[in-house]
Amino acid sequence: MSSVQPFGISDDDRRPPVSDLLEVAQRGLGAKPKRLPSWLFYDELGSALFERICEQPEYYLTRCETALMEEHAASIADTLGSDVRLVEYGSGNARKTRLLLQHLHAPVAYIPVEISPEPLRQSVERLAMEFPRLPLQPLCADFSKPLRLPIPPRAPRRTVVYFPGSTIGNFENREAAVLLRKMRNEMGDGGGILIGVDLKKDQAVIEAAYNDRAGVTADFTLNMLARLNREIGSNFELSAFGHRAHYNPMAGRIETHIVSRRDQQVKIGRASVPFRADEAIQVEYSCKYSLEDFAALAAKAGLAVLRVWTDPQQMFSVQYLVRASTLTR
Ligand code: AVJ
Repeated sequence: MSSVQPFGISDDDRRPPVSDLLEVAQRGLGAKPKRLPSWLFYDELGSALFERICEQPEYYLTRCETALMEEHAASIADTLGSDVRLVEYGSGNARKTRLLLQHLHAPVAYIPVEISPEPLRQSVERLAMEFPRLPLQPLCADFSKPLRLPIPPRAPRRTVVYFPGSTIGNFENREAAVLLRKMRNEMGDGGGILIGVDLKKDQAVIEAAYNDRAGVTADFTLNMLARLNREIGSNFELSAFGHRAHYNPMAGRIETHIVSRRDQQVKIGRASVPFRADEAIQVEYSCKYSLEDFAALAAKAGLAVLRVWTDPQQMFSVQYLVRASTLTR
């Protein structure tokens, strides 16, 4: 069947061209206060640095979520039911996905959605060897935009969007609701969302996770400037900037900034952008939720929390959301 392409990546042609990078940088650094979008972290080096963050002792998120998946994969698979079409947003290294795929009952297809084609191709190649009977339908696209999902090889009982890693935390409340609402549309009436959500906890524990002693997170943060130097020819002097991540308890989020160590000028295309000493570029929010906070966010998007899997210390949670209307009907 032509719609099932084990190694063919369907390309969503509505993806924005990468050449807009200069414009993104100019707009963000012209704003007050200065800001740059967190997706800029993830070029090849940035993605590798993020993998190393996940191995740092302070970064509890990945370890907790993987442990939850190891312990509960069977019960999660039972909750999702048989003949699921699994759509993963931002498929990364797919370690947690494997645990899920191993337990799913007669999955119809797995659709990893990833903006960078090379990592997508590599992960699909490996999955094809490990799951030879599972139809793989990779989609190269920006998951924050409406997706054109490939035609499934047979009729699924339901479409489940998998969004692990607490990536939802990178979106402010309003945008998070918009993204969940978009998933709700894509999964259809009987569908669901399986989502990893980091939980509120002791401030020192959260701050340590974003300020690891080995300095990998600082390298990850500053790679954003290195990437701009590589790709748009800006001249950020990396030693003249620093990484800062603080927990804002009122907003319930880590706020990461790149801070200028001194007065300086940086060339961005033809423009020269001034920085004062201690001036900050806002680069990332990582929102933390209580179970109640997240249920309220889900409700804003017309979703209800059907199940929550969490550890005894409530460090992290994996949650299954369905359309709110399907519960009351
Ligand atoms: C991949 C978005 C979940 O916010 O914890 C890790 C990214 N930034 N350390 C997070 C990140 C700094 C991470 N997410």
